[in-house]
Amino acid sequence: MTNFSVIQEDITSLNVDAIVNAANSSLLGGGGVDGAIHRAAGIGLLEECRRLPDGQQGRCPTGEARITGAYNLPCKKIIHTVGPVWHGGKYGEAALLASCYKNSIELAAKNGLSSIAFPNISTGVFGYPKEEAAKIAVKTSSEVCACLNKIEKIIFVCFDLLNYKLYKELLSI
Ligand code: AR6
Repeated sequence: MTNFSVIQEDITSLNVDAIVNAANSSLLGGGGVDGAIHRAAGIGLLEECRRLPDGQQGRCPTGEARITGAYNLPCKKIIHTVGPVWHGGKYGEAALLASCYKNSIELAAKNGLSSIAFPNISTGVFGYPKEEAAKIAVKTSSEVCACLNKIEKIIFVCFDLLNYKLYKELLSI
């Protein structure tokens, strides 16, 4: 059984197996949580990301996930995923956001990682409505974890109070 929890915290401070980064397709850093993770992890992370294969849609297409070392962070690994930019909801955003959670959890399990901390993917710069995004995060993670039966702990890391309250309500905690 997977334990689901919610905290209001800076994700870079967490001592879990994997933290998830809400990245962009270049995987070369940016603002928001991506910027915070790169700053705290140090230059080694950027160097490893640069070495990842770069394809037509960048190093990580929207909805997919990639794994790297964690360098100066207390976690073991970083899973980078690229959420969809919100364009009004009719451009497959929900399915792409669900893929981010699914692919990140599956990649963690494949690498023997059983505690994962997620930020609120796409709800910052990419503009995804917070309530809809939270519902997708909780539903998808619950389904994927139940199916895999390998993940001990999922932590939804909220930076703002609205997200924190939304997740608490959805998880009934
Ligand atoms: N710890 C936890 N959550 C955080 C932190 C932190 N240190 N910093 C911000 N958040 P965003 P996106 C929250 O914009 O919408 C970047 O430039 C934030 O409050 O980081 O997926 C990338 O390079 C929000 O709730 O990610 C991409 O270009 C959540 O993290 C683009 O932004 C996600 O906000 C990705 O946009």
